[in-house]
Order: sequence, then C-alpha cells, then structure tokens
Amino acid sequence: MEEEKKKSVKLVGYWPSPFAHRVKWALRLKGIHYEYIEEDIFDKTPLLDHINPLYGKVPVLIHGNKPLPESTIIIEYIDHIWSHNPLFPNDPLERAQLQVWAKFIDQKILWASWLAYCTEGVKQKNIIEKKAKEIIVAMEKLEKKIEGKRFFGEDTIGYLDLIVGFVAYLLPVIWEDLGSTKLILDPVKFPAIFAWTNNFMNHEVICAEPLPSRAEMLNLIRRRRESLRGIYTF
Ligand SMILES: N[C@@H](CCC(=O)N[C@@H](CS)C(=O)NCC(=O)O)C(=O)O
Repeated sequence: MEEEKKKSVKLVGYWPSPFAHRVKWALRLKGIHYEYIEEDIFDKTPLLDHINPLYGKVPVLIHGNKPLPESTIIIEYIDHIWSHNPLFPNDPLERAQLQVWAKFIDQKILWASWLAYCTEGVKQKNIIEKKAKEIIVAMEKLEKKIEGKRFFGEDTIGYLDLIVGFVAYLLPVIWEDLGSTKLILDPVKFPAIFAWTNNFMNHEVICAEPLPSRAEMLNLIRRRRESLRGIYTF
C-alpha cells in the first residue's frame, strides 16, 4: 500500500459537478496532493471517453496511470489506499449499509430532482409535484438518520456526509431558484438536516475552497437543461 500512496493522483472533474465535489472533499480530508483537470462536459475532449469508456462522465480519478470513475466508488477506493482519517466505519455491515444509503440518496434525492427539472412536455407540472413529494419522503428518512448527530459520521465528517453534501448547496438552487419552492431545506420541517448543512458548510476542510455561487449554479443548470432538451419528454 505504501507504493500505491507514492503514485500520482489526478482528478478529472467539472466545476459545478456535485459528484466531483465529493471526491475533492475526500481528497482534501485525507490531505492527498492531487492535480485537478477540468473537463467541460458541454465540449468533451477524447480524454473522457478514454478514461471513462463506460459512461463518459466526470469525475474520474487517475491513480498512477489507471483511471477509476464513479464518485461513490472513487471515495471507497481513496479510503482503502489512504486509511488515515477514515471515512467508513470498520464494521463490514455498517459500511455496506452506508453504501445502501448512498445509492438511495443519489437515486431518490439527487437524480429525482434533476429529472423533475429536466422533464418537459404536458406532464411536466405533474412530474415536478410527484417528484417533490417523493423527495420530501426521502428527506424525512434522512432527517431521522442525522437527528441528534453533528455529522452522519458522528463527530467527524464521514462517507455519507460527502454523499449528502450537495443537499447543502445544490438542492436549494434546483428547488428554490428553479422551482420556486422553499419546501426542501425548510428549517422547521427538517431542523436536523438544516443544522447539518451549517455544520457541513462551515467545516474547515469543506469551506477551505469556495463552492460555485448560487448564480453560477443557476446559469449552469439552465444551460444543461437546455442542452438535454427533448431527452426526458412526456
Ligand atoms: N454516477 C456518477 C454520476 C456522474 C455524472 O453524472 N457526471 C456528470 C456531471 S455532474 C457528467 O459527467 N455528465 C456528462 C454526460 O452525461 O455526458 C458518479 O457518481 O460519479
């Protein structure tokens, strides 16, 4: 493992990508030096298909000369190679349960929000309402999970904090700015998640590098939605 730690680390990302930010946070929490390579997903270079032939998406970690895509898997890999400041518990069942949560959060909150706002056509309004209800149910489950804790990793930031990180800065842009609803990060309905967003965003490692501004995110999401026009139509 000591040999592995000596190899170069590069991260191919795109500035607003919530998936790339997770990996950046993991690398920073571990104090790993890395080179960042920006890849414009609107104008992809051949590199991306070369290093991620299955999906052609960012982020991709390049460790030595070997690429690894998929944010959740990259973070597990990082934690395996650089085991200090652990992001996962030792217990195999608890680790596996966190992975189940990660999948749930990506599908039921992140992907569901994106789908709601990229969908167009006659049923768009219904779909947004349906997805908003589903997301509230998912957020209620998340609220119970974080209740009484400072972080999902208990006293310190762990794997699930990195996965949920987008809730703190991206979800409000999608739902409040694009969708004109305050429902998602309501401090009365979700006091524990609300408190967590402050803990997370003010953590020294997380706030060490500024995240894209709300206005930048909003412009980008609008542009991306436009570029996906016609893909999710009902
Ligand atoms: N499941 C992937 C999702 C990655 C993803 O969707 N990346 C987006 C940027 S936020 C992307 O590269 N999109 C380019 C495309 O879809 O062509 C992960 O966790 O890394």
